[in-house]
Amino acid sequence: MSEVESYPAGYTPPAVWTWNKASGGQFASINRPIAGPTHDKVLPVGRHPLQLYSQATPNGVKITVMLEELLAAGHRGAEYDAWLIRIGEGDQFGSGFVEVNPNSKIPALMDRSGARPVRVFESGSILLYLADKFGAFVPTEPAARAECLSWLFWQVGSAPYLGGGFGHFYAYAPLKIEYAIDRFAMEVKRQLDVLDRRLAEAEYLAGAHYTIADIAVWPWYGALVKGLVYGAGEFLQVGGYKHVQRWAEQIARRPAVQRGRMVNRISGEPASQLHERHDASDFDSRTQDKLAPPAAGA
Ligand SMILES: N[C@@H](CCC(=O)N[C@@H](CS)C(=O)NCC(=O)O)C(=O)O
Repeated sequence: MSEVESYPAGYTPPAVWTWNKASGGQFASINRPIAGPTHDKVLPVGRHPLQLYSQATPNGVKITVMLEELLAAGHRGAEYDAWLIRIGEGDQFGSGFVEVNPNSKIPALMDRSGARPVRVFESGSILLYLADKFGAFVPTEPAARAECLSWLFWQVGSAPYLGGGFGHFYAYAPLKIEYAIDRFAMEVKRQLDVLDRRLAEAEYLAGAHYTIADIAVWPWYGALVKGLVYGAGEFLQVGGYKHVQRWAEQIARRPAVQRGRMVNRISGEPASQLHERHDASDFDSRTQDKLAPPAAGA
């Protein structure tokens, strides 16, 4: 029986769900209904204060862009080692990784600059931790900070509808379900309209300044309006979101963004991939523009 045939129309849920290991679809091999490690693996530790364990998916790119922005702004304490976690091969289930992120998803950060290492997981939390630590890319004035954090948390709450909802059913699921694609296409277009209206009235999401809100939203919705994720540009008619387009291009031109996108990248032009980053000079031989899109994760 093919993967698609194993999902007949008119499904009635049984009383108790059971794990159908042959469910198919992209990422089926790494999806499990249980947490915790699958194997023992100690994580490597480099010489810098910050140790990042990640892959260049949109969630991973948020953090490498932030670190490159901090370094570009002169925060030398933001020097970092970026280690590659190949999520397609299950590295996120190694025991060392699970100690840094019990949720087994990239990105995960270990800050070793203090007396005791501090673990930070969830990309939004990592962005806020770094912004507070260095006093950068987040406003301090309460109203401006609230606006910034509102957009940051908007991203954290909204992107699962784009990735886990729309992207999954449009691009990855082993069968096309009109109801599911319809529901999530509608929501993603609504989200794009939310952003478009905001970016019509403000240069950046939090107002006049580039902040962690832009750094969080850009790898997802910036790539989406450029037609770079899920091959869905035409389907969603992304060209119509003019203000998001303007903002996406503006951010793409930032040198730190171009560097950040290359780190832990394992797809696209070989010259645009920097599998691991341990020193600023690691970028020297690489191409920092015209990058292919980041691959969206599971
Ligand atoms: N809410 C999390 C989501 C992280 C996430 O979904 N990471 C994906 C890659 S983009 C991942 O590690 N997938 C591997 C898996 O699900 O096993 C965050 O923002 O950090």
